Amino acid sequence: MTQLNAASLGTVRGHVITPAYDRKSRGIGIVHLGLGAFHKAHQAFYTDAAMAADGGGWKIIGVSMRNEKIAADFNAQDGLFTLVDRGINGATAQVIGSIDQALCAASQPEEVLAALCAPNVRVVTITVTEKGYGIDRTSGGVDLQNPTIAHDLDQTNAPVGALGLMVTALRTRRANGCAPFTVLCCDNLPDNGAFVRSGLIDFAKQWDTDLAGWIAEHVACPSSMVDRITPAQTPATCAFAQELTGTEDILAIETESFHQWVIEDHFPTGRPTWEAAGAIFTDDVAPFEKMKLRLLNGSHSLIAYLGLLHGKTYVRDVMADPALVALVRDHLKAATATLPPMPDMDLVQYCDDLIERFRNPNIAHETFQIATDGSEKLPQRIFAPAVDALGADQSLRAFALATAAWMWFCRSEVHEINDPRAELLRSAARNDTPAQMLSAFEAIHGLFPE
Ligand code: CS2
Repeated sequence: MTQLNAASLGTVRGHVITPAYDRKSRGIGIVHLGLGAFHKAHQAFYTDAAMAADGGGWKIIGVSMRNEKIAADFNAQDGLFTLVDRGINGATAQVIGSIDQALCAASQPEEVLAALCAPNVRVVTITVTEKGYGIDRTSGGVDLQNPTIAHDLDQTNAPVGALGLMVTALRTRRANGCAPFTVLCCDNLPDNGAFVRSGLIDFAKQWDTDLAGWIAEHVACPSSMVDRITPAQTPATCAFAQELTGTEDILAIETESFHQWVIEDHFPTGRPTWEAAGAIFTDDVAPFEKMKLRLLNGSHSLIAYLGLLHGKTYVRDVMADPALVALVRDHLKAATATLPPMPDMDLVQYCDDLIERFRNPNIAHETFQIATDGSEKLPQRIFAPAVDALGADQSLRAFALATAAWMWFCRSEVHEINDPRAELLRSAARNDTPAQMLSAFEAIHGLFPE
């Protein structure tokens, strides 16, 4: 079987969508940090549509933060990969051409810095997950105990983390008289533009207050809300993609049909026309972000922990159990009551659509995958709406259930805990009494709100 690459692109089956533009003639305009499944199904997909719709040079250099193999696999396929859209009623395959080449930050910091310093790179998009920034959520500044931050502050020429790479590159751009790039955080964090901005400024401050001031004045960090349910790749993903395209693809990924991107329109040096794939540009992303974090992600976390406690492997298995679905609906109702008014959004419909998305029988989304990094996710998904509910004298029951399910998961001997604070969580959860358990959780820095 032929492997997918630029030379074999013409041989993929006729019904497969392929890049509708000449890839060779398009320049590079974006560096993306965090070359995972979500980036492939979301920003790479939107950028592919943008380049098909107009003449811009917005190809992406994809940077895997640690995984050399992913970068090598991308380069072996000339950046091409198959995106399989698995709707409720069928599947379509599309070859995405927006990624030009890939690098690995851990082993190629100089090449990544060179890419970030190129004047034609005008936007840096990021999906490094909640924990990937090394920012202390309580202060908004860098966490000096974080090993990547400590390493990057020390090794001023060979950074490996997202903040270190960007600040080092911005320092060079400033010295070269080159305009800064716009930084677009695409992780599921509240006010994610302001979040990354305060991390960049505080990182720079550790070296040079002038540089920090220049970043504060000149670097745009628009906020954005991203959404598309995308499970991790499995061998079944590649086999299914091969069936559809007639080509071997080690980078294939499956995703749902639904996708949403709401972006604050602040790009001083330009941006792709992501509207081509339906992106919404607005002045205020906050209500959309809150809606998505509290409704989709909040109930996702509930589904993950309840599901694992009930032996359910996939989200769709949880959604096949009426008793659990009733709890998900209760959660959605309680979380909706904490949202600000959204005159143009039908939140009841949004919740009904979420139930259908979670039920999608063609998406095998593991509860264990979503259960990862609970201590990084629950503050914005569960605790923040709980605080608002408390302030508005609303019931806390739904949020208490989600918190309890997570604590029970942390206590379980059956499941591995993938979380930067796994040890602390496990020892807090294994206390004898609920009161001891609670005070041990409360003692974990920055986890529970005051
Ligand atoms: C999920 C998200 O893994 C998780 O924590 O809740 O990745 C979710 O699938 C995406 O945010 C959907 O847009």
